[in-house]
Amino acid sequence: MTIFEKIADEVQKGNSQTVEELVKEALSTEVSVEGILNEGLVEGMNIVGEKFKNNECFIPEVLVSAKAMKLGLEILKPLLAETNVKPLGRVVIGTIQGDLHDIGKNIVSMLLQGAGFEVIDLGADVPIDRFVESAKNEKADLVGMSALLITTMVNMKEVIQGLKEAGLKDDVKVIVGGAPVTRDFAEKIGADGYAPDAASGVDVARKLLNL
Ligand code: B1M
Repeated sequence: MTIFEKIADEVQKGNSQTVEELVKEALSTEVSVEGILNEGLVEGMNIVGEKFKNNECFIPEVLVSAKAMKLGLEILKPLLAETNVKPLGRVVIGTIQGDLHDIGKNIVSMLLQGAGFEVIDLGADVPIDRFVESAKNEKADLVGMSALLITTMVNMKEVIQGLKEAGLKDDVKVIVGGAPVTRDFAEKIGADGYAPDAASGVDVARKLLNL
């Protein structure tokens, strides 16, 4: 079993302490931080997601795994965010109103920071008005929204409408993502960009700001 597989396995089991130890062990070797993230932590959580979907595990187990994954992410955070360059742009990001899922959003946030963006992370269950106010107050170049629920993704449209009404839409680009969000949906609600995963989220952010 590779170190990535071990990390994925321990995330599934929800063994926070072992995940922490394995991530630190992996970092002390030559393996890449992205590998630890994608092939270890994210892979483990994806398997938990599949099991959850198939009723092979339930919310308490998912939470324990999510906690283990978050602990691993915390260790990687400074490394993913390490940068000495001037910010490429300011990004206000959050999970949309009504939605508490923040793992994917946190990864996007970290990778954006890692790529050199200044990120203002509003957290999860962010009210529509708060996105608009923050975009204005923080003089954001980009607003990023994440949704994991079919019932909450519709709120993204309200934020875009709010940005338009506040006269901000011409200056602020909007990027959306999250498991149920599709390119087609993004286009329909008037988002400027869509990304299926965190890494392409960074590419889309760069593209939207002509970087
Ligand atoms: Co929930 N949950 N959950 N959950 N949960 C899902 C999303 C679900 C698909 C599970 C299922 O039934 N199969 C389902 C949604 C169904 C639907 O609407 N389509 C679901 C449900 C129903 C619920 C509850 C309603 C359950 C209940 O209470 N009955 C409830 C809702 C609570 C709420 O939000 N109001 C709920 C609760 C929870 C927990 C709290 C237990 C926990 C969240 C913990 C947390 O986030 N702090 C949880 C979890 C962990 C999941 C699953 C298992 C995993 C989600 C996750 O973290 N994936 C999920 C099942 C699944 O996805 N297979 C599920 C890993 C993460 C890295 O992926 O977030 O997709 P993801 O992010 C990716 C990309 O989507 C993309 O990049 C990321 C990395 O590559 N991306 C972006 C994400 N945001 C982006 C933004 C961008 C660009 C890319 O630009 C800005």
